[in-house]
Amino acid sequence: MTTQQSESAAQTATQTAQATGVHFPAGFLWGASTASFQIEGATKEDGRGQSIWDTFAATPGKVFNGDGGDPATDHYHRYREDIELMSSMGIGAYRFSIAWPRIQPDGKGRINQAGLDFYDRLVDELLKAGIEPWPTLYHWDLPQRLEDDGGWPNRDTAHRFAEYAAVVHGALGDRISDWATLNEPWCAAFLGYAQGVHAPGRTDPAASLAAVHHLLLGHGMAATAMRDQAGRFDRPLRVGLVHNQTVLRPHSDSEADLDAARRIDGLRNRIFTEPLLRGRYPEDIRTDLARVSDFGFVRDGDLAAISVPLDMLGINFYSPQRVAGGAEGIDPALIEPGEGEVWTGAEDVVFVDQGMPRTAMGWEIDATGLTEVLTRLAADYPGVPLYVTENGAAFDDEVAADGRVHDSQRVAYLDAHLRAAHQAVEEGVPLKGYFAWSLLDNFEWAFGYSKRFGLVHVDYGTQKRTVKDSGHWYSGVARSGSLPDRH
Ligand code: IFM
Repeated sequence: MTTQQSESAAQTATQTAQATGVHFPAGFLWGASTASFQIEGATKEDGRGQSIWDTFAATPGKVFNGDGGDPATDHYHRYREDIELMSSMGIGAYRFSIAWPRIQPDGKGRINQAGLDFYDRLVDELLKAGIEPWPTLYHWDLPQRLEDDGGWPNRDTAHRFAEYAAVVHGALGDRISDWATLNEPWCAAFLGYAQGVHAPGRTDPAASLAAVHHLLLGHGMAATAMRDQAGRFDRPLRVGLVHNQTVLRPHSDSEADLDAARRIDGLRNRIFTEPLLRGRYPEDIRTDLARVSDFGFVRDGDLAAISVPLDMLGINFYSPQRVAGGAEGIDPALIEPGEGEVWTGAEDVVFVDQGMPRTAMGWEIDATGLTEVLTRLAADYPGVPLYVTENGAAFDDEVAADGRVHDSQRVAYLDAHLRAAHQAVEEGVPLKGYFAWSLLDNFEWAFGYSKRFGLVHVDYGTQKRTVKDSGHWYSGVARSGSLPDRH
């Protein structure tokens, strides 16, 4: 589809959208998200160092099909084309991440100017297209050298992260106001250091808790380092963090199931939001985890350093989950395999099928969870501006004989979740924007290239981009700020 055709499809969607009652507030930001390792490719170019994901992907059996970071979607070379696409889709903001090993190949010390130059070009091109750059400083591609020194369980990594953040902000802060420090520290800590299904593939529960703390400390120290130098630039600086909060529903109102929901809520949500927004680790979580760790990694002053003001909290939401305190009395066919392993100190909790339709990731679809997440955060932590920084779904998309991708399931998913987000706005939640995950099909971590989340289809053989039906639909939404009527 040409740019003109894409625009005319978007206009049609815009006209339809005007008929509906679902209008987002003026100034609501419409964006799309990606992350460096998932799209850039060029892992060995222009002085980039090795990341833990290069190492992990090169380890046999860790990533589906032996897939790795090259060439991914070759965004490193095709970023102009991708920005043109976003522009043709009316996307107002682009959330991307900076690859730390491009900037500091060893994670410390020497700065690689060629790495900074890439993001410099990217940002200039975005601004030329009228698209707001929304960088995330850490979306999981830790320089391997820092992992060799102990990774996130090592306190020094937090200091190194703050230095790196200051370098990047120093180079791009004249053109960018909105920054996120971390993406989904839950995944980095627990999937990477406890379950081992993400890089660096360690299975050490105590280390995963130290990683949680040092990720949060790195966030706070980075935010402070950036604020300390913000006076250099003639623009406001807003620093936030992106967290994948979810809803944990008890399977029943039995004491055991209610307690399972409390425990997993602690490990998934409150272990991040409470130190960030209230400067404390909740006592119940510390008690639950006592046999794993004494939290001896928390030093005087750390919680104050972590709980510096948050200018925004980004929420990545995909699916709610149902939990039970044990398998007894539950049809074994309804128990989600393997889920319990992720949960340091709560391995006895079982995850239960909620009977909802599923995406190609096997994740259940229930958009009401998004309203719940947003209204709860707004109630628990009033005054923090919220953004949905990721939301989307993988389906087994194919390019049809007419050259298009008819991904009606993704349109339905996005429509339902945007209605749920709108509901939260109606209830007074300070939700300021929404970013679809993802702009492009890309490297879905341990699933390699087998899962497609994009609004834009990528043919990995030719790198041809095809805007999916969902991309045209989202374009109409972004241009009009309203949802089209359902058919
Ligand atoms: O692809 C990931 C992304 O990197 C982080 N959030 C969830 C997405 C889908 O799994």
